[in-house]
Amino acid sequence: MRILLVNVPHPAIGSRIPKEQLPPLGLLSIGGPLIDDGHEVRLIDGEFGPMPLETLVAQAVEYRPDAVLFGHSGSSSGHPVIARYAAMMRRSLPGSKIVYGGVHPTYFWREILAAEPWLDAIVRGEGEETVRRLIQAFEENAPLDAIEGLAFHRDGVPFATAAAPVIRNLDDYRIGWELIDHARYSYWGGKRAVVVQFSRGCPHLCTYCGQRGFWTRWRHRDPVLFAREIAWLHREHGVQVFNFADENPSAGRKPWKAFLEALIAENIDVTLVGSTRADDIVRDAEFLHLYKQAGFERFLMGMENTDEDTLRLIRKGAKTSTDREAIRLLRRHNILSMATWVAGFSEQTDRDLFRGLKQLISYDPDQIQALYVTPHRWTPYFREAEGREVVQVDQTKWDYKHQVLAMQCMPPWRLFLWVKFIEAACQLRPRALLRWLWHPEPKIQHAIRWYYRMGRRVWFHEIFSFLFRDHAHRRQFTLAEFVGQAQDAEEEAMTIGKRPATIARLAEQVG
Ligand code: B12
Ligand code: SF4
Repeated sequence: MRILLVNVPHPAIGSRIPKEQLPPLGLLSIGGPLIDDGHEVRLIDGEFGPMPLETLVAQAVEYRPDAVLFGHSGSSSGHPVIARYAAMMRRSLPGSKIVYGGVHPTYFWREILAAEPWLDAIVRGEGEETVRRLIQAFEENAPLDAIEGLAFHRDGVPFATAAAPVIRNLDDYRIGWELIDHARYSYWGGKRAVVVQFSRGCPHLCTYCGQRGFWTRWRHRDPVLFAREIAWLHREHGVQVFNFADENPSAGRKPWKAFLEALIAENIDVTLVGSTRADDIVRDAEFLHLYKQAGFERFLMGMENTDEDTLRLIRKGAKTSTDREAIRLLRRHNILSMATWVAGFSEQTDRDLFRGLKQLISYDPDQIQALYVTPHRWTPYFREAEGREVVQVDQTKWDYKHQVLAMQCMPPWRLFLWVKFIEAACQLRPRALLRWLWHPEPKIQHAIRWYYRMGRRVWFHEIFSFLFRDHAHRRQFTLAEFVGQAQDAEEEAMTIGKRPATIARLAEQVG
């Protein structure tokens, strides 16, 4: 079949401000297996430009695809854009199948199929195997009922088949790197870049996490094969920066160490950036030099809060002392730390926010990212928040960078001022500025300066948007009225074999 993968342009800061684009790994991950099945596959990446709707559709029509496949890593916040583009695609290509996949449609399939009755299928959970079966069924005109991990209209009503099993061996499927021109993609200040993924999922229990349940079980690729792929991308395609998509790549100490050693053995000079947990950094204190040697330049650590009570509420399973220690250890190895700090998990007063700021400064991270709590309906945290009022009704702004839930103690403008103040105070304190002025390692100096350049643009852009575009003040709905009822019973999107996964068992396995 002739298949078109479409990456739509997302209005979020992560897509628009950097003026650099990363390849859409989710779409490339389903593209690889489809090419291997003998299909003709093409990708249109609308993030460049960004590409206007009409241009994107015109290019699609010219290709005459049998199936058009939509997905976006902005997920929930990207959904309104996908809905618009897919509707136009349906009108322009009446004979093509239209398919949608990713995190948001995995959970919102009922609402999406009801609102967009012309969609041919939604792929729920990870897509590699399910999409192969789906396309084969389209080709053979076979019924979809027997394919696990789908949702579609059956007798005019939204219907889902059983959840698909998790992919046990991630190396069974390859990424369709040939779908992109590597020269177009960059990150980290103009360096050729890709997104890669060593592992999927996370064994921890944070109640607000929208990803853990989606991947259902923590799994990792073969450490040596994964290192080999990175080296191949570097040598064959000149890729310099590898942005890890993993939620928690270091969850398994042994495979993680094996990967670091395998990459060091490849003897290449690359930049690796990723996210992990502070307690893994502290756990690996004795071999953090391997992180550095492999190429890690920055870790984002989701600290989320500096208040022990809030950390307990969201079951982060972390301690503020560990967060502090992780930052210190990373600095000792010349690896930058980025701390994320989230406003609004629970009601906060000016005093709480001031205390948070003081504590963040005392952690002394190199970079901070201040975000707003953004509850996903399929997480346990949603139940905690479902009675709270919504102050942002534009779903494209449910992107962690806009306040969506009201706070009883302060109006949106005051929380906004606090968040901007916290960002500025952390990034402009003398110690941080001294590191901006001088750092012994040129690569790290480049990374620090790039982040400040980006931060400056984001900071002013957000102030402008808050004043003139965002309209964060309507309190018409509670969270449950706006988003729908809690869906935490369906949090795990896939199954482990025939049994539903239990997170406790996974934690034991990872050890
Ligand atoms: C790398 C990344 C980015 C990069 C994007 C680079 C790019 N071009 O993709 C950058 C830094 C630019 C970014 C920005 C943003 N991101 Co981001 N990002 C990620 C991250 C870490 C990895 C994405 C990824 O590649 N995953 C690996 C691939 C293999 O997984 P996948 O995309 O889900 O695809 C699989 C399935 O979902 C499915 N599938 C997906 N699409 C389709 C389509 C079809 C047709 C089918 C059949 C199947 C299918 O099959 C795939 C293979 O199994 C994720 C967290 C994560 N681990 O996924 C967050 C994440 C996707 N980002 C998120 C957010 C909110 C954003 C921003 C809105 C932030 C902001 N305010 O700017 C923006 C949006 C713009 C954008 N371009 O995405 C959230 C989305 C939350 C949600 N559930 O709605 C996530 C989940 C982070 C989180 N922990 O919550 N992001
Ligand atoms: S540690 Fe991160 S990825 Fe793991 S459950 Fe918590 S928030 Fe999710």
